[in-house]
Amino acid sequence: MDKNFIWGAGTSAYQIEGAFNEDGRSPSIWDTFSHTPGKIERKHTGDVACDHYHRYKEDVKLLAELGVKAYRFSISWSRILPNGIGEINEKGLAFYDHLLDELSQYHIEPFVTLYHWDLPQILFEKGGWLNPQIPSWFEYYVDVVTKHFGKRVRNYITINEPQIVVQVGMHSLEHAPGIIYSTRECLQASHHILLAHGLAVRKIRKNVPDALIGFAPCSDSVVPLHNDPASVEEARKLFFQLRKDNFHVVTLFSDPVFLGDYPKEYYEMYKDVLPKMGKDDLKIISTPIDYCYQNVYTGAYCDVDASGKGYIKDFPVGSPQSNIVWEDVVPETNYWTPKFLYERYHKPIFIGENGMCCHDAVSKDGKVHDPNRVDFMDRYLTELKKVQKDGIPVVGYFAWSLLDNFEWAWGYTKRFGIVYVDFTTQKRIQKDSYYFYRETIKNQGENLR
Ligand code: PNW
Repeated sequence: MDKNFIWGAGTSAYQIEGAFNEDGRSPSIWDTFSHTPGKIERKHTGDVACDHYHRYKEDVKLLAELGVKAYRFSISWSRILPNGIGEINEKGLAFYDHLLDELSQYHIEPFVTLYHWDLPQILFEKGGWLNPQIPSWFEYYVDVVTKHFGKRVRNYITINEPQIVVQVGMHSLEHAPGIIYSTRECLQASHHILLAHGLAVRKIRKNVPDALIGFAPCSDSVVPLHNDPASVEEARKLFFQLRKDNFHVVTLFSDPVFLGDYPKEYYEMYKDVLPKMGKDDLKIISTPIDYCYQNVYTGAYCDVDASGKGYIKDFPVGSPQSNIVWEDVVPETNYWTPKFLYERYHKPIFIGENGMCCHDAVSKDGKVHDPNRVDFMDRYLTELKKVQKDGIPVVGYFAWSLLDNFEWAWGYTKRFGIVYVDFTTQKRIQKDSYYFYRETIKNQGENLR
């Protein structure tokens, strides 16, 4: 990897902080959801999570020993503004101040995600992402946070995975708030999310003139099974294609942000259910940003039939899988996803999240051996190195995740960490993948081949 490459690791507030009712924090939709029987595997909640709120010093030390230059974490909106808007909770800000102090001691650059799914419950009760006022509520929250941090934080990520917020939170029962909304409502919520993003970008620019800003979508990536021009073209087409009632598609959010408009087919496909839009909305939404962050986990292989048409090929029986249903191991996604995105949006790329869910346990020797995750990181990072060599400006990578944590609807039953967490004792144990990543960072990816 080139010498300025930014090696990082990531987490999010609800998944690690715990201290759910301490120091003035109000509930978010994830508190309500996880306290509702039947929603989360084994009745797990984020009440304690990794107890990071009290153990952040130990966790920052783990980052420092890992050798990362960057730490991506998110801010809990309801810690800062218990009423969603209005009165500021100084104790909430103080927690993040202490975290920033700790990071700066080790020269680790903070990359702050402003929204990682934990909407204040009180705002949900006012309609949440469906209320036309929510873009300005978010703008207010972002104003408070960015003014407060000032020069101490330069890198911001506005919203994490708008796709999952809508598809899994508002179009399925799986994530909070867990209500199935109509297509019209989902499109309206998506539009409000985009507008919230755009207003946030403008606020950040005003408060922190030299800020570097991105947002972190996810996508259903498609990669060509064979590297010939026809297959590549078909994969690209399938990757960017809108599919009706599917809010996972990357272009649904990234086209308005980077290209200033929804894809052409959008207006035809959804002509009866289009969201209400103000006349300047798209201009606000496409306020220029600096980076395209992309969370990359898996992908689908595309093959080409006899007539030259692309189709999604089933995975061969027995192909490598992670320990979570949606994550097949597809290392080439770390090559083609940044390449396709750069060619369409012309923005430098960060891999905002990448990692593997494994069935980890402490061995008799007291260590946590995770050969599948080591192999995953090796293969995925090798593909990333390849795409960088081919001229695509991939500027950084965030391993997901620093810690095993509250994996949303799966509770603590699914582990993505490169550090193992014993959720009874809160003991942290570095896994083999942590040491592999540390080695890779130390030699700047020389070992990747
Ligand atoms: C991301 N999918 O979620 C989130 O940003 C993290 O908070 C989460 O822990 C991590 O990935 C692992 O799940 C995703 O269905 C959820 O493709 C679902 C999908 C992808 C990412």
